[in-house]
Amino acid sequence: MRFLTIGLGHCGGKIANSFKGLAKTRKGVIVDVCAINTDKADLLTHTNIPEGNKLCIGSGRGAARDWEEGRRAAIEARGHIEELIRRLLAPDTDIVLLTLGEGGGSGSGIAPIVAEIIGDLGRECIAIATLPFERESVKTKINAVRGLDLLYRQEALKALICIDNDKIVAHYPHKTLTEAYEAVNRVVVETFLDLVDLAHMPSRADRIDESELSTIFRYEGFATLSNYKARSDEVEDLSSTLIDTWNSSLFADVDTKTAVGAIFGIEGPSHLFTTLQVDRVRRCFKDTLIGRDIILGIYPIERSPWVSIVGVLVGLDIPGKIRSLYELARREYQRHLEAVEERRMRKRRGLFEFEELEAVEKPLEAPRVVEPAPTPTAMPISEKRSILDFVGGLSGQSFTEEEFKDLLRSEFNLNDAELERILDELRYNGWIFEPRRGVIRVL
Ligand SMILES: Nc1nc2c(ncn2[C@@H]2O[C@H](COP(=O)(O)OP(=O)(O)OP(=O)(O)O)[C@@H](O)[C@H]2O)c(=O)[nH]1
Ligand SMILES: [Mg+2]
Repeated sequence: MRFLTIGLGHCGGKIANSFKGLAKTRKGVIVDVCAINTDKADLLTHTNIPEGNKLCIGSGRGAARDWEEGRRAAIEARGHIEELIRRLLAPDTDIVLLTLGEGGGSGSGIAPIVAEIIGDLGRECIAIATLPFERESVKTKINAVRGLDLLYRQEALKALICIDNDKIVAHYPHKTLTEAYEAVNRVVVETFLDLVDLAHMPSRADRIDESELSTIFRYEGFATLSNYKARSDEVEDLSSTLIDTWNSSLFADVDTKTAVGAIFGIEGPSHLFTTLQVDRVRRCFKDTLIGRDIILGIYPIERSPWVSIVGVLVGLDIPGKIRSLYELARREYQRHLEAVEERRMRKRRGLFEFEELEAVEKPLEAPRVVEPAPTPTAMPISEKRSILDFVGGLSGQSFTEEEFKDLLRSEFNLNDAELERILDELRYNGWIFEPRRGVIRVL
């Protein structure tokens, strides 16, 4: 199977670089690879990507975390990008894969233009994009939602696979960020390559072929991958194990019921694949997915100590994480603008009210600094303190979001808007942490 992997921006370049490196050890996979970035120094770090396949656009010094800057650079360099892609596209390229981190200026801004160029060349593409951490800046969130929206609308873009960076904290709490990024990028690439391996593995039962694999990615919408491995003596019922494989990964949580298609390969000891077990797995797919394009590969291996399940769900509805990213971006941006405006007004008023000073009989007395009036939305310190004390008393406990809100409501008589604002503050100041959507852990 042949890929053209195009790494965009810093994160995208790293994932593409690791895709090329890890694919070297896999049989039957050819990876053509290139990287496009506005940051010249960054491109030098991708050692698995040939120098001639690296394209620096724009200033050469990065896109300053501004998606419009990245987009502008890509539009100006459109001809060069097209030339590079045209050169690397082979007649037998099965999948064109864009990789990027949504949130910076380069990846977010360049990707939609690259997808458009691929469409102009008469081809389709899929993308793997990371979603930023909730605690990253408001600019990052704006870049991400703008970039995602523009990419998603591109006709040439089919499956869009999202990695949820917020899950990194729960998966790798003690690694450094660099190590954790490397680990995530590796897991994502390996999951993808494991999926491709299904098309090269022999099977005496039902197997998956290359064309099935490349066509499944043609379904439009979001897609997610899963990769699950367990000791075979721990697996009794394949269909219930299958359900567990979703939403325990690093990919953004999705509503699996909205999938229109799926490919799954199950490898394990031969005795596990009785007709009854396989029938249950098929029924489980039929009952769960909205669509019916389901391909199941069965790979029995005599006395295998492991059961491994690799698969992809496609045509999924927008992940909840992206909706909440948009809501957060909107609210934070509003607050940011208000703060900027407030500073501007204060600067106009000057530092001190000298009229008061002039009115004072003893001119040598120090000027009185006028305390800034509390902003209308600020909560009295005393109340804030008691909320913090209360939340501090819950340290170490986990709640559903609703339970947590009910607790705060019952203690402090808050309306919904106040409650949302307090939750935001608690998140931002590190009092609470959400290991999964809808679950709150008090730190
Ligand atoms: N999973 C993962 N996420 C990453 C990695 N590096 C960066 N990110 C995420 O990707 C987002 C975009 O960052 P970059 O790729 O550095 O940004 P860029 O596209 O180069 O854009 P500019 O630097 O603004 O020109 C960040 O906000 C992080 O959330 C990585 O190696 N792995
Ligand atoms: Mg960069």
